[in-house]
Amino acid sequence: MTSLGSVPNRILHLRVLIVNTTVITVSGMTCEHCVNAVKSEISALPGVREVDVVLSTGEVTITADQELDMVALKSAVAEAGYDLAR
Ligand SMILES: [Cu+2]
Repeated sequence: MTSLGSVPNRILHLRVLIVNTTVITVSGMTCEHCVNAVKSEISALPGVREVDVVLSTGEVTITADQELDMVALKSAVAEAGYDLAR
């Protein structure tokens, strides 16, 4: 006879932190001001924990604890005044 009571506590208490990393390329950034504008808009999206920008390549790495809405992400980048390269 199986009941919930037979499930080991360590399983019931396990909390899995789901972290998604998304890498995008943003075109048009030329200085730290651009980087900060992009960072600030993307950081405002739901679930975003960290935004890393490499100015020389336009590569933006976003770490989030939920799946990113790519449409919202694109709008956030546009809101900052830049474009997704792809
Ligand atoms: Cu700039």
